[in-house]
Amino acid sequence: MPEVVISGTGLYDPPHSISNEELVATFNEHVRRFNAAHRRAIDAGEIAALAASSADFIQQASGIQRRRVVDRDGILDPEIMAPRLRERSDDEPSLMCEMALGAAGEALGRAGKRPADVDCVLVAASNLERPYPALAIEVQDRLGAGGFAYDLNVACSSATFAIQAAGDALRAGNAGCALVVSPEICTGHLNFRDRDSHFIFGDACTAVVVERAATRTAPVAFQILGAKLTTRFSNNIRNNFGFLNRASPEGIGAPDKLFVQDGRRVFREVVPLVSDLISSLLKELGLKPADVRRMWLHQANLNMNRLIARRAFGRGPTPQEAPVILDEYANTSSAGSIIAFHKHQDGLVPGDIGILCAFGAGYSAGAIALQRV
Ligand code: CO8
Repeated sequence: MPEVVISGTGLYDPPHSISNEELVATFNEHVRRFNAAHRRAIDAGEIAALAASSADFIQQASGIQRRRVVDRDGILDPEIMAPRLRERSDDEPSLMCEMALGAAGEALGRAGKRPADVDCVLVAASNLERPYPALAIEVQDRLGAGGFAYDLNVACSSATFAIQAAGDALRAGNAGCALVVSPEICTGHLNFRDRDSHFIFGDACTAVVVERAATRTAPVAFQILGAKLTTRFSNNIRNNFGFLNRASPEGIGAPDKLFVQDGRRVFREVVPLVSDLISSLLKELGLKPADVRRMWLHQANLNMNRLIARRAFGRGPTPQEAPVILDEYANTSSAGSIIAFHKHQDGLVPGDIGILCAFGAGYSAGAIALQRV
């Protein structure tokens, strides 16, 4: 089997940022307006008053301080509380394609590859802005890549599943150089009026070049030593938006057509799932926790990551060993662990081993062991 490496990564940063305080100010203004408008029904006990959100709660419960977003004004307008994006014509690149091209340019540059070298494009993300034609085929076309392209979605784990799929295509001889892009516009399907989750997500796009070790020219690369994927069905993170909604018009616009989760249960159930996945990957590769120098984890919740890293390392990790980007980006779904990987490779020398690991809705989780070469 030919060896496969990650030879470049790239990041598209959306142009705007929103702090917890700004987000909470809008949420609380919405609460004030709602409670004032429904004062009589609230006083009569017919409906419950809405409760205010708090920036301190958000920081303590999640570790998030701010998030990058594709649109700020719509989200922060208490009458709108959603991103507002101009509808594009079919002749223009779609927004996700534009983000993908930005991240792909950087990843290809780092890998020392031209777009024409790419013969497999995978768009791996939680939500795609249209059902078809596949976003990946648009990216392939706009980029000038060859071969084949397809979209795949396993929520926050999408990029790790796609890196594994790309590696398999390379090992089987079906592709020579693959590009995995994860354009995530999480704010497009976040319910900014839901106190439990209005703070969770941000937007970003990442790109990863995967190729055979034999064709690598980049000075820095990471060999894929092995990967493990797992899925287990759960309704604890769910979004019922879909093409059958028009067949059930009574449900259109209901809160379940946006992101919904039982965060507590997710926390409780996903921590052991992911810790066990990492441990079994290490065992399969004949590695010990002490062999791991870095853990680039999915960026959903700081406390969750500390627990997972503690279980996997057998001790509390240093900030350098388990880098955090969710303070600045919030949860960017499948892009999160790749942003951590992209930004935090410093101090690693050839031979060092790291684990890239993402987890989320499904449940789904993917762990990839990487060795700096
Ligand atoms: N402000 C103030 N107080 C609040 C707020 C708020 N905004 N929200 C809740 N509270 C209160 C509650 O009312 C509760 O009060 P009380 O104790 O009086 O009842 C108290 O705070 C505690 O509430 P929770 O139990 O809900 O708080 P937690 O400590 O559990 O923290 C978290 C909530 C941060 C959501 C946490 O549970 C968490 O992060 N869990 C892990 C979730 C996770 O990792 N999910 C992965 C989702 S990402 C994914 O899979 C990708 C999906 C596809 C992408 C979708 C893009 C949109």
